[in-house]
Amino acid sequence: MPAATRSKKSARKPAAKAASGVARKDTAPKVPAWHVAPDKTRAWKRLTALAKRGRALDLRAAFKKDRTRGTRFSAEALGIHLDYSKNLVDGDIVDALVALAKECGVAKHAKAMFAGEAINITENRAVLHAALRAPKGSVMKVDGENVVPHVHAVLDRMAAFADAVRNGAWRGHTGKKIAAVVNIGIGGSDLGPVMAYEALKDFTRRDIDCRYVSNIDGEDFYEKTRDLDPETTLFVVSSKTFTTIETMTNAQTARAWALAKLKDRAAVARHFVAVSTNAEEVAKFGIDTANMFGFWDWVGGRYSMDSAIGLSTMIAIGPAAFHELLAGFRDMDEHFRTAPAKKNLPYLLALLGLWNRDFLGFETVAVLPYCQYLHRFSAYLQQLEMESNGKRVQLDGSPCRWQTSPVIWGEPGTNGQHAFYQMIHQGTSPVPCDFLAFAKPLHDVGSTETGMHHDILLANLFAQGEALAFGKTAAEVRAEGTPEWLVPHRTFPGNRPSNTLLCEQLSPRMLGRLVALYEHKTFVQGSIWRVNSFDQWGVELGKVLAKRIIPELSGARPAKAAHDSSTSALIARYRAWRGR
Ligand code: G6Q
Repeated sequence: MPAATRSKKSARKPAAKAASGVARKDTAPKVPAWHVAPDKTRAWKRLTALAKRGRALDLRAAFKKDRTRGTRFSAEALGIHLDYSKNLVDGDIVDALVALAKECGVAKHAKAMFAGEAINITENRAVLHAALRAPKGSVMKVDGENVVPHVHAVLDRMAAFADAVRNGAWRGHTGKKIAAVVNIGIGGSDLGPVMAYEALKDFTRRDIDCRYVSNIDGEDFYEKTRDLDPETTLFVVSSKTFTTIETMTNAQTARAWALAKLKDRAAVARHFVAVSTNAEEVAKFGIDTANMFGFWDWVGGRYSMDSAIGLSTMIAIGPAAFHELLAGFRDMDEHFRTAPAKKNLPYLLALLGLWNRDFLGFETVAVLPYCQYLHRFSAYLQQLEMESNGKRVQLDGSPCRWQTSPVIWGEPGTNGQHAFYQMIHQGTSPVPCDFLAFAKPLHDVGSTETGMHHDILLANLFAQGEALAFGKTAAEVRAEGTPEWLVPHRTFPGNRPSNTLLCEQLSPRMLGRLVALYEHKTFVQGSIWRVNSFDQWGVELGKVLAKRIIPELSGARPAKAAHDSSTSALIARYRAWRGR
C-alpha cells in the first residue's frame, strides 16, 4: 500500500460516497450485542443508587476514617502516579464503575479497535492510531493487510527528510539552510503538533524555529511570517483531506508570499512539502508528491500527532526523540491493553470522569498542568475529548439517555490560580480538576536564598488539591477572628473533586504516555456512552453555511440568499463597514 492510498485488496467493498464525500454503507451496521447501552446494565443501576452517597460524601471525614485513603485510591504505572483519592468515591463506587466498564464491553470494544475492525461505523473506517507506534516487525491489520510496514516506510522517509533539514543537506531554492518551519494545518492537523512543539521545546535544536499557522484569519499568517525570510522558510502543509478551506487558503497565501521573493515557480519544490492522505490534491496544489508524507484513513485527525502530521515535531526534536515519543505512546497502549481496570490509568480517569459527569452532574473538567511547557495541553485535550465524545446519539442512532462529554478547559498553574480558580473554589458549580505536574523539572531554577521555583510550583499544586477537597469551615474562619459578617465570604465549602497526576519528568517518551493516556481515557468513556468517538459530523453544518455566505460578503452585491433577520443584518453591517 503506497503511503497515502489503499491497495485494491484493502478497499472496503460496499462503501459508496455520501453527499459529504465519505464512504458510507447503505444499511446501518449492526452494533454488536455485547455493546450494551450503559443504562441497561446492573452497574448503572447500582451507580444511580450510589450517587446519593457520592454527593453526600465528606472528604474530611473519609480521610479521617481511612488513614490509607491517599494511597488506597491511587495507581501508578510508567512513571505516572495517579492520586484519585480526592474524588467523591468510596470502594463500592469504584467497584461499580469497574463493573460498568465490564458490562459495557469496553475491553471487547478495545480489542476490536486494536484488531483493525471498522469501529468508526458512520464513516466505515478502522480506528488504528495504535498502529502508528507499533514497533517494526509487528503486525496490525486493516482489511487483512499488515499496515505496520507502511507506517515504518513513512517514518523512515520522514526521518531522512527531518535529518536533511536539520543538518542543512536540504536547502532552500537559493541554497540557504532552512531556519524556520511553518506548519499550515488546523484542528487535528495543528493542535497536536503545536502542543508537542511547545511541550518538547527543551528537546529542540533551537536553531530551527517552528511556527504554526491554523486560523483562516489572515492576521495569523501575517504575524507568523512577518519576520521570516522566504529563502530560509519551509512550509509543511498538513491536511488529511487537502481540501480544508483554512489550510488551503493559508497554503495559497504562503505560496504567493514565497514566490513574491523567490520569483521562480520551481522554488515551490524546495519550500513546500505536504502531509496528507490525498496525493491527487497535493499534486494539484503543485507540491511534488515525492515531497509528500502520507497517512491513512484509519487515522483520525485528532489522533494523528504521531503520524506524518508530526513531521514538524520530528524536524524540531529529531528522529531519535520522535521515536522515543512513539515508544511512550506504545508503553501506554500496552498498559491500557493489559493492566486490570483498577490499576489501569486510562480506565480510572475515564470512570471517575464518567462518575462526575453522569452521576454527580458536573458539567466541566479543568485540566491544569503545573508545567509551562504544557501550556497547550488543555487545548489539545479539548479537541480530543469534546470532538470525540460530544455526541448526542448512540451508535444505533437512538438518542443518548445520559450525559456525554463534559466541557474540557484549562490553563497552566499557577497562572490560573490568579484568574479563574476563585470560581473553582467558591463558585456554585463544582469543577472536577485534573492536576498534572512533573516531579523533576527540566531546569531547576532558583536558589535556597530566593526559593526553588519548582518546589514553590509543586507546593501550590498540592495546596490547591488540598484546599479544594477540604475547604475551610466557618468555624475555622471564625477562630481566626474574622468578623461574623465576613465569615460566609471567607468560607470554602470543600468536597470539590480532583485527580493529581504526578509524573516523574517531562520527556518525549513521557509526553507520548500522557497523550495516549488521554486517548484511551476518551475511548473508554465513548465506549461506555455508546457513541462513535471517531466521527465529527457536528462540524459540518457551519462549514456548509459559511461557503454560502462567503460570496455574499465579498461580492459586488449581496446575494439574495434567504437568511434570518439576524444573519442578514450582520451581513449588511459588515458590508457597510467594509464599504461594499
Ligand atoms: C479531527 C477533525 C478535524 C480535522 C481538521 C483538519 O479529528 O477531523 O479537526 O483534523 O478539520 O482536517 P484536514 O487535516 O483534513 O485539513
